[in-house]
Amino acid sequence: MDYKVVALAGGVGGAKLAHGLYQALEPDHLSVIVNIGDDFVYYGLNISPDLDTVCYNLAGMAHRTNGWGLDEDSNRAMEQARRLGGDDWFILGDRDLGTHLVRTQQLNSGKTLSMVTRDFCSRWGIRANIIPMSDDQVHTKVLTKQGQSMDFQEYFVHQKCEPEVKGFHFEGLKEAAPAPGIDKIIHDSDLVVICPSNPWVSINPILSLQPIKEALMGKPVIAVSPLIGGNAVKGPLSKMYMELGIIPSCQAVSNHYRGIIKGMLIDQVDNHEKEAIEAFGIITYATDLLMNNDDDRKRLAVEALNFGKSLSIIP
Ligand code: FO1
Repeated sequence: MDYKVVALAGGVGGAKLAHGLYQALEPDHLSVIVNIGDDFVYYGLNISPDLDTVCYNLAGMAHRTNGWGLDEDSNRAMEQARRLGGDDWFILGDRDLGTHLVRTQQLNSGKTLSMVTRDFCSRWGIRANIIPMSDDQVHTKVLTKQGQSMDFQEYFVHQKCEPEVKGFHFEGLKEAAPAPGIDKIIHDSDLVVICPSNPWVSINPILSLQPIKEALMGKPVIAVSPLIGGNAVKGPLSKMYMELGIIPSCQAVSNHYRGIIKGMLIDQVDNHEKEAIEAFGIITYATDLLMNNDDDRKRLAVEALNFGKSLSIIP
């Protein structure tokens, strides 16, 4: 089937659905545009957590319980760093460390992040097109109610999402351009799927790149809610909404994507929100959004694709 899909993703929920789409489609008919706002430098190494999480999941080598990092990895390098008084708040597994070593070396030799990612994907046997949102640097800053502007991983991992948030800033975004080819990939696609990722910190950095937002206009775009019954399966999304004075709900998520999406998949437990979301001109489809295993990922992806196709024929 010659049906081309672009997914926007960041974080573990996004990677799970991207993996489902990869199973459901011709593998080379899927492109995944990935958030880089979480990227940072640790021990002098360039870490791209969302890119690695998508790639490791598509290659079937992601850590089974964490969803990030590599399966059956060990932490001996980190244990040694700890013994020597080094940082260990962000755990790099031993084999995962190899990814960051080579990425850093390749970036330092002048390659772009999209070139490095393409090369890694071909070596890992990934046939989908995984693209960072930009080859320029964009850093998500979490603005806290204590008046701090905190690096994303400092907030997310080191401080365990405990600081109360009052907003977000994407440093470098104004100067950043979408990675080469993104415009054409979106243009040539039949459907765009916004994965069940955090709208504030995983999807907003991507959508805040004006050329990407413009390219999406007029395309059939659907989103999958990252909230089920007001709670995120993983991560601080629900807490963020509350701290920002918004009730965490599918309606709140749909409000983020208003004007961009035509349809939204919500969980059956949220079916009572159908009318409120449809009042925004967004058609809903209620199903089971939990992805506990590979079969769930594929089943949800197939449902999203069928829903997307049904919307594409509605003018
Ligand atoms: N998340 C954690 O909660 N603790 C960690 O020590 C950690 C290490 C880590 C290493 C490599 C990687 O690719 C991801 C890692 N993550 C860790 C996940 C990461 O912080 C999040 O997935 C995202 O940045 C949020 O989308």
